[in-house]
Amino acid sequence: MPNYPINRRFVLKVAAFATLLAALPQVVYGFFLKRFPVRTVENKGFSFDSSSGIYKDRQGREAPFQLVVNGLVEKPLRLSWRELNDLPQVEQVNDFHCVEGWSVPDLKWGGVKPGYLLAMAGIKKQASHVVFHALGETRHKPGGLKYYVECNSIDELKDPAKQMLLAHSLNGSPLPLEHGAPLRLISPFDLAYKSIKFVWRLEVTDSAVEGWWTRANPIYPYEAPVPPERLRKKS
Ligand SMILES: Nc1nc2c(c(=O)[nH]1)N[C@H]1C(S)=C(S)[C@@H](COP(=O)(O)O)O[C@H]1N2
Ligand SMILES: [Mo]
Repeated sequence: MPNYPINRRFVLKVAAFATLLAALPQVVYGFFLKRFPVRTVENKGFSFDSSSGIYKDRQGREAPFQLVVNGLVEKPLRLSWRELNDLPQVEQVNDFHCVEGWSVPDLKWGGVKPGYLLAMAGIKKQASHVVFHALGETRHKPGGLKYYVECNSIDELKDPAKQMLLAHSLNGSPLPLEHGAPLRLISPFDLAYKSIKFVWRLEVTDSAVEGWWTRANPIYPYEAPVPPERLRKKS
């Protein structure tokens, strides 16, 4: 059987190649995620389990996560993780731009439109803005503010062209904690500090509220459109 060793080597090579090929998506995903920096000002120690929808705080206390929509609304909402996942889901691909200079292209986000939640809750006449509140406690407390907040006008939250999304998945997988689980806002045409992570509450208000990031770093403005030269022209 003179051919046997060659055949065997060939088979082994094919098997090795097949293994490599099978592992490729994870390898690419890992490589890619390493290039998606994490920028978190909260103390570590809280966690979220996306299969059960259970949130655990730093002290180890567990509770089912609920998304709250309240403030100037006709019907305040308190949605379970299950109810949230049963709402109409949207997927979209956006680039991500941090004010500190880095960008990540083509992130695929999945989640719920904030405009849909506002319509469900019914906003009152005098309502103009939404303040997003984050879980977790920040290390630094600008003006005594202990957790991250951000604010957007209702007009932009409802504007389809702004592509606002309350995301709970990233590239087809549950949103990793470091990138903002359970939910984060994606405001793709604003610098990333407007894209608040760990969101648990939408508070509808009649005026704008300064966000955590700009209180802590007053050189940065409340309105934070991505500079046009950083936006990619998509054909
Ligand atoms: N709750 C919360 N949201 C946040 C932040 C944060 O520290 N906490 N950092 C902001 C900033 S400055 C950036 S660049 C992005 C970072 O998102 P990433 O960690 O998923 O890359 O989230 C923004 N939203
Ligand atoms: Mo940032």
